[in-house]
Amino acid sequence: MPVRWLIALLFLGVVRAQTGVDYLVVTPARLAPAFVEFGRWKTAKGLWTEVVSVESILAHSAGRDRAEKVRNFIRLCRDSLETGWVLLAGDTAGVPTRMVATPGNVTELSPCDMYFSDLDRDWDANHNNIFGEESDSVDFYGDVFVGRAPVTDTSQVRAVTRKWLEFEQNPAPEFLKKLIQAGDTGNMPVPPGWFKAQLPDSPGRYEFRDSLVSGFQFVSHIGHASNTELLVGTQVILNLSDVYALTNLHRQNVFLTVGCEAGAFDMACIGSALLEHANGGSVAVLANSRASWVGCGEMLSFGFLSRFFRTDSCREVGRNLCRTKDYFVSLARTQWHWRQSLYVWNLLGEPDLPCWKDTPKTLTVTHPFVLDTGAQELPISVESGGEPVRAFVCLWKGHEVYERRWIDGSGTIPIYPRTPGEMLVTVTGPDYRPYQGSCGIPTGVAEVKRRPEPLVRLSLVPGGFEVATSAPTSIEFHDLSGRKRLGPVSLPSLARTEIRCGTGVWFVRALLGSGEWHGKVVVAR
Ligand SMILES: [Ca+2]
Ligand SMILES: [Ca+2]
Repeated sequence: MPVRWLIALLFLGVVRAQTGVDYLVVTPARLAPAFVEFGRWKTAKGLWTEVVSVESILAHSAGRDRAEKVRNFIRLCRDSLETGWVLLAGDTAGVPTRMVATPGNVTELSPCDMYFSDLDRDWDANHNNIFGEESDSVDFYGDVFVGRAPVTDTSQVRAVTRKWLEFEQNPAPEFLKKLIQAGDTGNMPVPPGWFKAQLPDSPGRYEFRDSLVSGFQFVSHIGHASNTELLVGTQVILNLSDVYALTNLHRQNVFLTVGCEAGAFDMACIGSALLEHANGGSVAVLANSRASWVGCGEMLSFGFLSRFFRTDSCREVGRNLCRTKDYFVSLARTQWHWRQSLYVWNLLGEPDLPCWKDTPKTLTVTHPFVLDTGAQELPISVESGGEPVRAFVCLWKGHEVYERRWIDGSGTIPIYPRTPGEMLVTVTGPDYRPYQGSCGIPTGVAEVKRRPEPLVRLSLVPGGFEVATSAPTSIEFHDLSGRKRLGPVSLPSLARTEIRCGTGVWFVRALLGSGEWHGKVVVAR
């Protein structure tokens, strides 16, 4: 890793001990505070989230222009911090996009956020500063899941984040198992128990608007469009003023359209309006930023929905979009109209938003509500309707405790809270409303000496980091180049050892009896 990158990373304050940064929110500094609550939710459920300002990236990241600087930063985070999710939280003036070559049209370029998802090479292999040409060796396979919220002010941030949180945490149940199709949509099969509506061939504007207000989780539009109108045949079914009149506040949808320019997020467009409208509209919009190609767009839209219905591995809109495009990579590499169609179909929304396959059920979670400090195991059980549930548990207390894992009905999770305070307990599972609870760690409790399992914890201290162990351990640590910088050093049980190492990324290896433990720590100035 070049030194300048390391310095940039450290300067940005992306500092995480033990684990990396799962989810990046890239946003103008003036909007960053408005994303804090959203970031806290994502971290609480198990995706450690950092909100990073565009200004700091542009000031410290290398690249030939703004878009390349942001992409290089995302790539650095993917490589060194295992980042998998990116929300580009701003309009194109605030958070750059990449304008890519439009096949068959030498004068027009198309906004393309897929540039921030496929991180291989530089998308300009022939070095002419025109990106995404046939001769530019684009890989096309997505490496991180990306979405954009083209927000311009904090009121829009509040509107979209409130919509996302409600949809993920507590949606109205009655509208979820519903799909409405507008236009020549083919015969999309839906699972048993789902309701599928088809808009007539010659619908009126108000008919479609009323349908959206009544509530459908998925809306699929196949037809022409401009940035301000959607059509079926030659009939307008939705325009911008219709969007602003939507009142489906608690029945938000995931809106797919193949119409050209409906998702032109570098200008006023239907897609942005649906996402940002505070009293209704959509939680996610999949739409074209410029002209798409008849046939390709339909297959992408069909592929997205059928992948969601057929599999259990693509519930999140960003993951589904990425996998749907991956399926067509061989076509995109050889056929220009496929390349164009992949470039322009972008996600307006947050990539980790999970869609619902069934009516939400409630989790019953049992765990202690009061803990001592010290190394211990937290027993936890999860059931619904009296049956054990496989669920994802995340325990979070500042930088002291961050433990995440799937459990099958019940289990114990090793933790090492060192100070009094509150530890959040969040439990999620597909088609369950998340459980959000906590454990209190009162003041005045002596540190417990229970040692159920050897534990190693890394935490940051000024000028270095601290290694804490719950059992006799031998540790060593290495720098980025793999050079050993210390050790092996033997530590007794419950030892805390400060390592003064200076800024950098350090890899720690601990020998625990016959086992090994590996960790990573990023130390900033
Ligand atoms: Ca080029
Ligand atoms: Ca790739």
